[in-house]
Amino acid sequence: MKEFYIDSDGIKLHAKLDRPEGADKGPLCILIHGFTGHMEEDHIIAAQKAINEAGVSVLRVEMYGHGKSDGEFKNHTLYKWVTNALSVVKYAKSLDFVTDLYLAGHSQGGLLTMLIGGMCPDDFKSIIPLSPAWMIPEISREGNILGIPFDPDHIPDVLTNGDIELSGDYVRVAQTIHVEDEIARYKGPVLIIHGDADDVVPFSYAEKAERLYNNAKLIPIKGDDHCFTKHLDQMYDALKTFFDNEITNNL
Ligand code: FER
Repeated sequence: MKEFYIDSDGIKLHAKLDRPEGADKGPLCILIHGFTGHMEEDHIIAAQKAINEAGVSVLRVEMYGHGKSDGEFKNHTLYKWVTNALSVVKYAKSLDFVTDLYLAGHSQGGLLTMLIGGMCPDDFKSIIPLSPAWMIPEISREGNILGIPFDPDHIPDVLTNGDIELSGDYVRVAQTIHVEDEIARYKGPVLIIHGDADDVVPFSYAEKAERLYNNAKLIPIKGDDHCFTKHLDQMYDALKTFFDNEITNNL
């Protein structure tokens, strides 16, 4: 494992690169955590291990205001995350060993994966949104996030539910994002993994994304929640099988 920072327009992003043993040139998957998340969460580690086990390198990166990266949590927005992710993609493309590039992300990182897929469709062999939180722009337009109701036409400067404090800019930005446009722009293969008992991001969003994408496959994890705490092994197996097939088909 190599630990380092990637520059994103002056913001330092904390990164870890895990390469399979004895790997020379080969594919790389970028892996991003969710809202309030970081790169050491159980489901992120499980995903990293599954992808490594299939012989694919993994670059975990923490976005603005999360983990050990620069920025305050309350000041993070999806535009900042998009800027960060574009920097990470550019960095990954500059690595000598990388052949094919993949992008995976959990929840808000899954939403980010869908946005970047649409923005950089030529850069990825596949994208892999995990429980993607792509309802965030919709609920921001409706005026209710994190269970906090607000007037979507008169956004307050601060949003808080007691535990979490966010700048109103978070929803100002989110309101402008139209995920369907980016879904339409990405014609390549998509693997979606989502627990069908997720009470944070409704499973129906995974089904809708599968329908809207040109070439998507949804693997439901029966009875599982947002972070796959009940059947982490099944999420692991789904990713390992997917990447095993990618490697085999490329030989
Ligand atoms: C919300 C529900 C879910 C929300 C964010 C999320 C900002 C994201 C969850 C995650 O990334 O795990 O209302 O509002």
